[in-house]
Amino acid sequence: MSSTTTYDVHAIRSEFPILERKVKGKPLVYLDNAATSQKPKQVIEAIAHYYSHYNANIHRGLHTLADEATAAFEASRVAVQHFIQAKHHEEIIFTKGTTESINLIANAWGNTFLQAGDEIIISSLEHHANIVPWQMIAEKKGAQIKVIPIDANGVIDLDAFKKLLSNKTKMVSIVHASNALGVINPVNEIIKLAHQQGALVMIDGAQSAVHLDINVQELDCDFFAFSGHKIYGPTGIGILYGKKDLLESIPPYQGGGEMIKEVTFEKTTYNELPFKFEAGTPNIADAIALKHAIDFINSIGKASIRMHEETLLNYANDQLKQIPGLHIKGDVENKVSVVSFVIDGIHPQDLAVLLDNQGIAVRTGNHCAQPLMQCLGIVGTTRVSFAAYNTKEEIDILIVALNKSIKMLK
Ligand code: C6P
Repeated sequence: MSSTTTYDVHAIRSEFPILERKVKGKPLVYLDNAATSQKPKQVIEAIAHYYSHYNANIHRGLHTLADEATAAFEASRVAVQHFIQAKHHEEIIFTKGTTESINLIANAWGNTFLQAGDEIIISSLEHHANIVPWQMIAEKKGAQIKVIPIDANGVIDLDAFKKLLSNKTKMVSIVHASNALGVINPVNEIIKLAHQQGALVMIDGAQSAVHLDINVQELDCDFFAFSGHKIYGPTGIGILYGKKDLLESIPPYQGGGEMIKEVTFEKTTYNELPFKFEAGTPNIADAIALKHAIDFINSIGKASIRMHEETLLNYANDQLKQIPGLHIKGDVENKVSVVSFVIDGIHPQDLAVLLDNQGIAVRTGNHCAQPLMQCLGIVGTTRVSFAAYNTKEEIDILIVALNKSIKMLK
């Protein structure tokens, strides 16, 4: 579907079998897409087709099934390359997800290149996956973590960032779009400033890859991480992008099969990219299915999906703001389709239970961003997040259910 044709949300919904189910006797209203998106038929069928027709290990066998599986696996790598507009397919490393991608760089790069006294800059908006791996390696190497502050809306303080940067800064690892608030960070500027100081930049794209056009060459980021399951793909598969020369300079993360060129008991030489970072049998089925998720997105067009999601976001914002005592956190223009809010006198967990009773799935709590919640002075929020298949009617159902729940809880 091109952006000029009408957006047929009902046709899109029909691609997602799960959207037909009921929860607690009510039609499912799935508004927890930032946690994981639902999967279209073509992704589900790609997994079944692989196991039913050409299940084999890859890059090793000299038989038809192995050839077919290898070709499909490598075709998926190329699809990911185009999805984020990387220069070389070898720059695409398959991992388990964003978490593993960040851990890979924190460990493999950090162990080799970090020294005592070096600094790593992150922001107050980070998910734990972009905090803890850096803390672990910093502790091991005697490096320091510096944190960019934010304002009450979750907007990064760029002046403070400029002041934190110094010749001690070796890595800036920053979330592209906050999972807890939806706020999009000014990554272009952050990358430029960091590079002027000679620091590398890792972008946590877990929440941006599905919503924004990603061009890693234009961004000029050094590393970019995202998860398949948040872009309509399967769980257990994710991506680490890295600039080729940098990945070549970093030693392997794990040892085993596939990542080697030659092994003797005395010495091992390592395989070339991307295999150097893909030790052992990878998650073949889910890597293959990831291409089908990308094909699904491309068949509608990211721009069309974004426009649809923005309409939903604006509508939800307007409707939610009419509820007395409800406060939106991260209420800014530049955000992905996530609305996070608190309601005076109501604990988010209580609200989630009542919404679930009405068939509505939202996420509540700290969203794996405890330091952010501390910065905002709250225990957590209720988070509603939209995908290509959500509708205005679902927002209406949410608003009715919210009003009903608030009455019950007050
Ligand atoms: N956020 C959420 O509900 P994994 O678990 O490796 O696929 O992704 C981790 C991760 C890293 N960074 C950001 C910005 C994220 O949003 C996530 C996952 C989910 O918000 C689950 S906690």
